[in-house]
Amino acid sequence: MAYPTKPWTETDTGLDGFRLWPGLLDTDTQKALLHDVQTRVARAPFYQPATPGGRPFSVRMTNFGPLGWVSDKQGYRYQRNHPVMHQPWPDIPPLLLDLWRDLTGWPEPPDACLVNLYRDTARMGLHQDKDEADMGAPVLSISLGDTAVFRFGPAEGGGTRSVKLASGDVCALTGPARLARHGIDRLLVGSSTLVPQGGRINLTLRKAL
Ligand code: MD6
Ligand code: FE
Repeated sequence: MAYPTKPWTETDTGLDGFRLWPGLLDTDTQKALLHDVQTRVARAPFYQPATPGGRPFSVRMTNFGPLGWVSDKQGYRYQRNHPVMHQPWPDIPPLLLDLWRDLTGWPEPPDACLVNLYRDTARMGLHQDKDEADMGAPVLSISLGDTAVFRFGPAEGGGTRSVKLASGDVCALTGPARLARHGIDRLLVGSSTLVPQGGRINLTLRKAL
């Protein structure tokens, strides 16, 4: 499948290394990617993880690829099996591997793709992605469905700003922004009809090991 059919325009986010390509994936590509997600979610359903402290996440999660990010009372980690199905995660959709190669130029493919499902009032608190062995590798993020308010700021100190992530937008935390603090404040519920029953799906590609 060819992608994208829109120009590869990158916008300035004001944070060096936080790269944003608004509307990179056109509607047909978003639908194809959603289909790739749905066929895999049938085998690896979304589940509700909890923090190491026992607080349930409002976001539902699953993973694709050799490794998946999980959180439970034992802590945050990457593991090879779905924590409920006890089966290996489905493969990463080839379209996402192509996107990673073309946008990041990183010499190795990602080995983990975390899939987040937000509905209604689901949100994600400010955090840093630092459970990966090599934090030099970028994290690439693809958004589908309802627009979200994404908050971000430098790794330490400094204020945060927010940007809207709409369906088909792609962003990356690279280089000096790899350890930026970021989170999802809220969804603009009903802003997209892409995801059945509404909501937002976010896919983040990483090099975990
Ligand atoms: C989300 N994204 O968009 C959550 N992490 O739902 C992330 O946590 C994230 O977008 C690392 C790099 C890019 C991201
Ligand atoms: Fe993150």
